[in-house]
Amino acid sequence: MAGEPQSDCLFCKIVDGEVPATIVRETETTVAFRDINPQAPTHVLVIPRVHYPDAASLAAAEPGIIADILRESREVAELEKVEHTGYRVVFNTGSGAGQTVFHAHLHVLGGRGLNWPPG
Ligand code: IU
Repeated sequence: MAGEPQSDCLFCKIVDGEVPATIVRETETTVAFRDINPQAPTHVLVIPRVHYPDAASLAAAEPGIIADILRESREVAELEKVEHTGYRVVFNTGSGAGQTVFHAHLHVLGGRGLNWPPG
């Protein structure tokens, strides 16, 4: 069920500490950890502790947690010292947009020039 931990979800396992990750920050509602395959010098994922398959379903059910995730992305940018040079936050939503892990997550990317439009 949406919002409940899923036994086959890797990111739920990271939230539970069953799968290791390099944690950057944690709050009551979110966990931020380093992406295992970084695409920039700073590449951190901010995820909700609750399980929703993507940002759209999370926004519909618990919009306050989307706000928490965005607030956390700013904290991460500050910690990583990329807030002045610029950084990008991305929710890939759906496989057509490149989503591969179906537990909502916000990418925080920075530390190098980022082109637009993205690939
Ligand atoms: P996507 O937006 O669903 O494509 O992003 C999933 C990200 O999760 C991707 O950047 C992976 O490198 C990252 N990731 C991870 O950090 N640890 C893992 O064990 C797995 C994927 I699987």
